[in-house]
Amino acid sequence: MPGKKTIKALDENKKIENLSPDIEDSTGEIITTNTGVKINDDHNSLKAGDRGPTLMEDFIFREKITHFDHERIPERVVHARGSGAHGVFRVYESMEKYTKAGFLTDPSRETPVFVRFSTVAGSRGSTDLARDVRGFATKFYTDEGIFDLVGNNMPVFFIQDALKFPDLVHAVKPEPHNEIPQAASAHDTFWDFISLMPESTHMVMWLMSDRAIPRSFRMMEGFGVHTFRLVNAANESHFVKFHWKPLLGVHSVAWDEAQKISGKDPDFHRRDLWEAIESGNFPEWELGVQIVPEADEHKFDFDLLDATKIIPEELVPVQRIGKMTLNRNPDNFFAETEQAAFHIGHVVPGIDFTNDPLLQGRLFSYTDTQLIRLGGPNFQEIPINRPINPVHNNQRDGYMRQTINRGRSSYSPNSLGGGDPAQAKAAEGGFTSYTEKISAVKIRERSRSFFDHFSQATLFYNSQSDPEKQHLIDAFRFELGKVETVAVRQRMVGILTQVDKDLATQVAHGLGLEVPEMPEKPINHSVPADADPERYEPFPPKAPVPDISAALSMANTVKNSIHTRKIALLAADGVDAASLTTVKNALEAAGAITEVVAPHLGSILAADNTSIPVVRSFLTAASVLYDAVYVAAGVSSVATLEADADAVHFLNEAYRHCKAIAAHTGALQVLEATYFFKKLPEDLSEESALMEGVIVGEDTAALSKTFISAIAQHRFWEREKPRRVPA
Ligand code: HDE
Repeated sequence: MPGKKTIKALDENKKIENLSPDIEDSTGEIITTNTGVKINDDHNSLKAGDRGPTLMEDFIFREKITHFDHERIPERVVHARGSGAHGVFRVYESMEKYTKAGFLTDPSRETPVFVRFSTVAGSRGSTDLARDVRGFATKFYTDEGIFDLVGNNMPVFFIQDALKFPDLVHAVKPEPHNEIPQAASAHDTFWDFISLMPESTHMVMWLMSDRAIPRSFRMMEGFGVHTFRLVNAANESHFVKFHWKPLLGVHSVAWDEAQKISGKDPDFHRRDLWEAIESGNFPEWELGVQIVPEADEHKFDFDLLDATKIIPEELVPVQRIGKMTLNRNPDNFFAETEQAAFHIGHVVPGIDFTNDPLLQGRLFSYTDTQLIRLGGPNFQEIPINRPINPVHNNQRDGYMRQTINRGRSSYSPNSLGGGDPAQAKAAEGGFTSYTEKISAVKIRERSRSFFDHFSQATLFYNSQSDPEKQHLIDAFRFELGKVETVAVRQRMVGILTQVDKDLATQVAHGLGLEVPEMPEKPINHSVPADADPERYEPFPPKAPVPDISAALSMANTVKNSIHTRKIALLAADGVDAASLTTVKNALEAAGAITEVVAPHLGSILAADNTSIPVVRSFLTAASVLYDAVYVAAGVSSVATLEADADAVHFLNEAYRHCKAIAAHTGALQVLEATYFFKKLPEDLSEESALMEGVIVGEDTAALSKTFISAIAQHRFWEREKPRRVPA
């Protein structure tokens, strides 16, 4: 029973126990003021006469309104829109060879986690389906303190030096004069900046790919992006890149679909995560690591400290070392998800930083931002942010202090407090920074090893399947097509010539632009005023090593299950109950979620007079909210659906978005009413059906089997071109 699992998680998770003293439940209780006085009338303010003015002395009114007036806090300056969940992490085998971090060395330990997924550019109330990077921030409440892995769903970043972050964010956010557009990078200031920053090229390839429009948070990879260090008990260090690999595979929606979901259900991802957890379908990821010995630091033709580069999995494989399961929704969005304060500087003994200049800058920014967002230095005491192990130090006071520190001494060294709290030796778990040898001059410069901005962009493009390449081209055409300044479009095409000539040509063609004959040398504007421009000239693209990396294409992800896929079952009054329920049962047995969608809510009356509950009407449902669609048989049901433009549109749109479609032979008429029907092969029951993802059959057992295999394919992208459906 899913509910039971949630309760089990509640009993066993140390963080949930840690939160419990702060959980308030009003069930069966009397309403009170904040001072605990029982309230007799919560509907009427105190007045001089029943038609008279409100009296100043009404402390109940004043308290309620004052609190309300102060309910809002600033939204996050980036990653404002997000959703969170609790869960647990467990390592498979001890990683003590590389790290002394307890949560990575003790397979018997279940470490509580809180994860927040987010978009980056949009405001708190913006759509989930914006084309954007997704944040993937994990707080591990380990026995040795909090470790935050504050990552994204893309393994690289736009910039190499944190000093450029405010510029990047100003460029992507709505334009300052009119605050347009919301949650979108398709506008002049973003592409103006990007086209002047060749170092962004690799990242914008990811951003223009389908990774930027995920099907679900549960179907996204996560990446720590920077190279970190693992440090073992002997103080030996290895470089490490962190990965999250979703067990459901990596899947995305179509861009047209994303735009429509943004209207039909802007909470699509938030709802999907919430519902999956509520129904006991707990999302799971494996933690992966790419480990590089210190001695190999300079072995690659890119710099490990450069956050615009990946380590291709062909060069260093990803070892899957543990599993995270999200098994509990928050009780209160604001208290938990909104107040969660992640910080890349929250590390535990066994994990340390590198000199990646982006990482180094983040170490400053995350505390600073919480000070303004959460209102002062005591944000670590907010229940969601406090560790599960005790905190003892000489930090004191400040706004909203919760801790009541006993004793006279709040300094060290002291004798009045017996010298406590005392320092811990490294062997007792005291954090010691890795003793990296540094011999350097103080200089405001970037290493030349950071200057190949294009090879990995090319590697990414070369590694995509044909449909993925087409989506990239379409995305560039869309985004640059929304840019009004032609010179910016042209400059961006110039940048793309450095990645792939065909990509640049196709994008230029869509924009009605000339493709520069020879790759133009992109101007790098992140150059100091009096620097030698030669020194800052981007390197010409190298041949990427390897030339293709399979892990970069979503076409190679796991496609072996329809677990938690949402399937619409179209029906109307007079449906043949057996043709509906046999397919419904088969889909549900394979782990899918089905919803009967009909012309009206309530229930429909089947031909055999049984009553079938309807989950959504065509008014409240849309094909974009489902992964696949099935049409049941039944003479009058089929006649109704065939004549219902919403039902026919539902199918056309599902076809356009390349989804699996199935119909009972008895419902063929409904398919015949669609735009795509006449283009389909004659025989849709066997192999050709699987090629096309459109299945028609009489034997519902066989039909269900083929349908399930088709849904597991996720999408039939080959259908997209030429465009056959105007939906
Ligand atoms: Fe962030 N980032 N970031 N970032 N970031 C924030 O911190 C910042 C970067 C990421 O769910 C802010 O609490 C700088 C890379 C996530 O609460 C802020 C730089 C990566 C989240 C901030 C970066 C991230 C944030 C805003 C350039 C992927 C949401 C609110 C050096 C590895 C965390 C906040 C959550 C949030 C600064 C770049 C991921 C302002 C200065 C690279 C997932 O502190």
